[in-house]
Amino acid sequence: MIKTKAQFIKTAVQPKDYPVLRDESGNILPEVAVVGRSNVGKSTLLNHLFNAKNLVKTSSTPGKTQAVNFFTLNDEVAFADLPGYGYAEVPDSVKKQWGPLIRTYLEKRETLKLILFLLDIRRKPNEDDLKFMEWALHSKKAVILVLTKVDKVNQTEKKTNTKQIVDAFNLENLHYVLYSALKNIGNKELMHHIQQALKDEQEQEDG
Ligand SMILES: Nc1nc2c(ncn2[C@@H]2O[C@H](COP(=O)(O)OP(=O)(O)O)[C@@H](O)[C@H]2O)c(=O)[nH]1
Ligand SMILES: [Mg+2]
Repeated sequence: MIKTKAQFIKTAVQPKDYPVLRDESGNILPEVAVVGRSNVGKSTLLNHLFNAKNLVKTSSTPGKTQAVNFFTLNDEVAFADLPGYGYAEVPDSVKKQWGPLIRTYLEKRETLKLILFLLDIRRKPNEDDLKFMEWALHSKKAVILVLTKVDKVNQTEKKTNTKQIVDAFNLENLHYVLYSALKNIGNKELMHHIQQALKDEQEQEDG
């Protein structure tokens, strides 16, 4: 097994500040974005994938300027931690930044190949979630749903909730993974999905 090496690269708001990330041979790294409501477990999942304790700051205070945080894993894949949405207590001025920031990222980031869309398995998708999915589909990027915190539900809930969430998007061929960073569930499966999706993308590009 290769030891994982994850690195924080930078924080950016505007596309001109997004980093250009390359591997040793000079090829541009494919990027995976992590998105979802505040508190859904984005930072925790990234730390879990990176095998790092606190590279990605968890439970950051709401209300701060929203930005995209860029990371690399093993100098092979880039990850973007997108700002969360849905904090009730966030000032409107901050809430308003979220839409343009995410949409700009989706539209401008050509190296973006895959979106990990996180949803808490205990919650039905809300309007913001459905809106985000629309943008993601519009951007024609691959999406994997990651249903987080599955350690919080029993077997029956796991089944019914998964169905409810997937059905809410009303899409064919929606890939999903059940995940728990706490109980180490879904990590391997998700990594496998990520690698497969990036491979598919690469093959499409190569024609
Ligand atoms: N039970 C449980 N709690 C989790 C899991 N993942 C994250 N959390 C908790 O959910 C809260 C929010 O996590 P965080 O990663 O900061 O969410 P973010 O706002 O989406 O980045 C924290 O208290 C985490 O400890 C999980 O798999 N299981
Ligand atoms: Mg976070």
